Amino acid sequence: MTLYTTSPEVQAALDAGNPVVALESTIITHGMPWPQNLEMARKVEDTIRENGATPATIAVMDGTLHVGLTDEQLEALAQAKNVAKLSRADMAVCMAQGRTGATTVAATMIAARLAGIGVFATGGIGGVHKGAEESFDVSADLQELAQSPVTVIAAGAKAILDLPKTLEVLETLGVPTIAVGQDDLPAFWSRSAGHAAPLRMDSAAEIARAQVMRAALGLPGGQLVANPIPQEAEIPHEVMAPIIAQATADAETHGIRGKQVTPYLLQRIFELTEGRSLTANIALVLNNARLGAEIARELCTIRGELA
Ligand code: PSU
Ligand code: MN
Repeated sequence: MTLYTTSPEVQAALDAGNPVVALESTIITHGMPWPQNLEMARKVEDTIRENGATPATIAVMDGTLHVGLTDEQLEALAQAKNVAKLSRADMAVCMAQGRTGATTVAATMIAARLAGIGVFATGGIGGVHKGAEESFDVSADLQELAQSPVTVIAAGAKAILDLPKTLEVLETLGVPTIAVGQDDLPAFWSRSAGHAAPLRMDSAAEIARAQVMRAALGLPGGQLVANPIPQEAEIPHEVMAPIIAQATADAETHGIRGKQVTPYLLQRIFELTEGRSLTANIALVLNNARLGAEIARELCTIRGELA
């Protein structure tokens, strides 16, 4: 039984010891509307190539776990209906049933670890939802960061989450949350929502070194790298706050629960901002892809020096 399939492009990069950056697919199927989702996915892959690394988009298609998709597969996934959203709990079931599913941050980290990929770029991670003291809605992404040795580059946690609670859980789990180039925790569409980040680093080389150091210390798990959205693409927190509050109230009114919460909120915020949230979302993902490629390159340099 082969557990997963690597695309020829990704296999060649791994064989040569060249930098590879993993990419998730839930952002394609559940995070953005067609056809912007496909455009975004292609641009992210190209950005990684332009920055000297190989992209490996991860998804389960007809029961096979793919590490690296062909352009045809990417397009099929972007258009597919009823794709499952896979986290740690559902991945094996989807594969056993021969079905198709998109990987969240947690599931993508699991696949990256299997394939020996240490760096993964995305938009935002899941976290502790507002009202979690009632709903218990805490994303499995946080647990995964504590277990799988992958550095995840995100634009911080979305402000649809309870950011202080998310930071607390990450700290409890022993996950370093590192803001890049600023003291505040980036808040996805906004560069800050007024919360200080626990850690700060200013270069890709430092971040790569910390990842190697963590492994050398025998610590499981990865790092959360919070890269602020570029200034020109940001939507200020004052603008986002009432929109997020409205979307959260709408989710409550419509009884949205569980896995549907994040996709519902993203879609509702897209409507309420008349598409502006999507433009910002795409800009921050591309920015994270650039940094991811840089960190993956630094990681290769360090590993080369150690070898
Ligand atoms: N951030 C986005 N778009 C997304 C997600 C995050 O901008 O689609 C997805 C990621 O795949 C993340 C998931 O892992 O939402 C978290 O879902 P949940 O809160 O149900 O764990
Ligand atoms: Mn959840």
